[in-house]
Amino acid sequence: MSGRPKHKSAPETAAPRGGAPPPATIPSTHGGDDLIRLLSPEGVWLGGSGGSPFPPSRLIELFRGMLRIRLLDGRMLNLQRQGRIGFFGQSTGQEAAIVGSAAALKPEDWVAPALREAGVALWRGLPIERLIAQCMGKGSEVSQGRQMPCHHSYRAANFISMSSVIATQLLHGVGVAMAAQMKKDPIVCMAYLGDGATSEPDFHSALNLAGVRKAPVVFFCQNNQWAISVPFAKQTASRSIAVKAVAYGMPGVRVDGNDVLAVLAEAGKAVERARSGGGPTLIEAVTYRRLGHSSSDDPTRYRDADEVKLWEARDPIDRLRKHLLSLGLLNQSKEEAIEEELQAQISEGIRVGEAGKEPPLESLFSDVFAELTPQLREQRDATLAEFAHRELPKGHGH
Ligand SMILES: Cc1ncc(C[n+]2csc(CCOP(=O)(O)OP(=O)(O)O)c2C)c(N)n1
Repeated sequence: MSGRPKHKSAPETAAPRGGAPPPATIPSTHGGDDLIRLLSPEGVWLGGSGGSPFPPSRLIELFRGMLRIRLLDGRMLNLQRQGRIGFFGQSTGQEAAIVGSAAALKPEDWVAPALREAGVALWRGLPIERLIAQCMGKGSEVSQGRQMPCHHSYRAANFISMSSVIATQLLHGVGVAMAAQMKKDPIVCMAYLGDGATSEPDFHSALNLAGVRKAPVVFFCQNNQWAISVPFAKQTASRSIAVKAVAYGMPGVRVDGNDVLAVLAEAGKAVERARSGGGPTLIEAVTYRRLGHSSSDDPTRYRDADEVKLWEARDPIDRLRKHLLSLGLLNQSKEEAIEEELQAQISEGIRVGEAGKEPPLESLFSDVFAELTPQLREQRDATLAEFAHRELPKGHGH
């Protein structure tokens, strides 16, 4: 984008500053502009005369969390293009939905993520070096190279391993919530999905079961308008995703997914409702996937550049930045200092993560059966014997 200052450590990762003025209202591309919003596109507080209830430290924390995702996206794409990771799923443009929803949870709550929620794991404390090691298939990371890159898990923060199979995580999330209900454990599970997942049978099964059982789960849909190359308009004949909640007897909320404060406020209400026995909520955060589906995708082949430009002008980080500027909580030098610190953290994460050892060969056979079957034992012994005197190819963990 033009008109933004150069960034010291990694110019390609910049969050846009300035640029074309956004439209006064923010119509979604589907379903009309009935979105809940607390910040105008210019960062003006819309939540009433009492002013923002969010303390300054919280606002800065949200800004840092969003910026970290944006910067990491740029760095990870670079690593992918350099051949240092095989695959990466970006979330540029969706940072407010990710951070706002994550910030509504308590540490003891659970997360059933979809593809774009690595930022939720980071918010919940996942060390960057572990995120990098996962993407590089290192033995230092729990999945030991046996998951696709970007399929993070983080037991310490109750962040379940991402399931590639679209929408299955919603049933896992309901299962977690029902287990908590039985144990009288006052936790909530946030189960994430994209718009594409609403076409899966598992979406409907999960919402139905959660509704009947009043399970303490929040379904958080990042409606980023695209499911790879399928636009949202071709995904459903419903007016919105939120409206689907009616069928399952739960509230459906449609929030501006590029307004981090509105997302946090709505997710917070849904989480507290679930925690206090009020049952599930379906939240639709209307946002936009600004880059490709993943590092393997070329979105210029199926969508209009003007649409992307429109959403670039609705940048979620820029909206909070303007709000912070208006409150006197941020200026250019403060932002540069935050960015420099985040870039240094990412660089260190890459250094440490990449230095991890490849997983041991035995890991091909571990962690599935408590005791290997005779056939697997035979295969393991043959494999270990085969490679006893040979170097494994570099990067075999991928
Ligand atoms: C059951 C199933 N069908 C198809 C795929 C291939 N696939 C991977 S991601 C994706 C699109 C998902 O779109 P959406 O749910 O909107 O999430 P987004 O990627 O936009 O965040 C598809 C079709 C899959 N992983 N699982």
